[in-house]
Amino acid sequence: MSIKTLEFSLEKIAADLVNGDRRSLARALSIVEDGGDEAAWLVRRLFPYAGRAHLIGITGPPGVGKSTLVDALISQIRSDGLKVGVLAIDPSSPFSGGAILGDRIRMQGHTLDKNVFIRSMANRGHSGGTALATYDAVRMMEAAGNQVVIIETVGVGQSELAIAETADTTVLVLMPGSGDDVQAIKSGIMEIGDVFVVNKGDLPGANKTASEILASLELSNRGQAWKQPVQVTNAETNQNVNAVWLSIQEHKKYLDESNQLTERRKRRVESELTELVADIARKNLKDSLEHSSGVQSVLQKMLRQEMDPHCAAEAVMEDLFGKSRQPAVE
Ligand SMILES: Nc1nc2c(ncn2[C@@H]2O[C@H](COP(=O)(O)OP(=O)(O)OP(=O)(O)O)[C@@H](O)[C@H]2O)c(=O)[nH]1
Ligand SMILES: [Mg+2]
Repeated sequence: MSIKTLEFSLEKIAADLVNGDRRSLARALSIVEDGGDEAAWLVRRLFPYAGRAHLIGITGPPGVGKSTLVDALISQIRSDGLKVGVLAIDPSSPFSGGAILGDRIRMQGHTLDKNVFIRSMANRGHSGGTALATYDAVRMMEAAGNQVVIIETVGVGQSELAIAETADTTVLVLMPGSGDDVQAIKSGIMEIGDVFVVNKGDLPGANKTASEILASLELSNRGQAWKQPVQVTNAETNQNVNAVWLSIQEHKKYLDESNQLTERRKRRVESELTELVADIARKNLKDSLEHSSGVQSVLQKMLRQEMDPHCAAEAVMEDLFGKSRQPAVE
């Protein structure tokens, strides 16, 4: 396909997406998932429409009921008349994988609602990994007019945590009785939660787990303006899910009224830029290892024990970035 034809078809996808066409949104999400030039083109074209939604991260250990809770939250969000997009990030399994199929079935209650768009994402081809693809996917969701975007991640890997952490509001979902969870909480992931949910409230020990969480939050959070609420829910029967939605909205209000929203978005752009630059550097380096005579000579010196790895790295940095360095601001 010629560049002109390609731009024409991407332009059509972009224009239709902004007008609310769901198939174009689905196409755009696949394109940003794959990364590359087409993704960059779409992101550049739709960038003016991005940055408007309330980004909600839902994370927590496997199987605690995150998807079930998201499904129940969608009903709350829709009853407030808001348009909502959901990205269920699955770092390991492909699109047709079992877990994804499970999510599809679970969220089927909303398939007829034109104001709900649910998409499972895996790290298909984007060399920058799931996090970078997710940021761009959120932009597509925003350009399509979604006022709320929910990102469900399983809170295991570093990049999934990073995604959740850079949402505007992060909901950490746990379930009763697992002392392990409270251990995990103590060892750091606690800090990422703005709203806590103890789901499976129908199982024994839910209130005990909730009070343990509250107790440790009180210890660690003295003096902070936002007091993280802990809600006990039964996502399967919708019990207390409205309280979770209220807590999420209160947190949004808190962010708007303090300067915290800007702070969070600043962290998000910082980590996105870091990952993008690292991604480009990695690609350049791979290229240079094969083609650059400067890098070849550094490699030879290393082989001959004439140059130690640290000096070699410095020299390669100079070769990669030093000569072609552009001013950051024109
Ligand atoms: N008893 C009980 N079971 C629940 C509740 N919420 C969800 N479940 C069940 O818990 C299981 C896991 O639910 P999911 O919603 O898939 O959990 P998840 O956290 O999204 O799972 P992963 O995405 O695989 O990490 C399913 O069998 C649900 O039916 C609840 O409130 N009570
Ligand atoms: Mg799930």
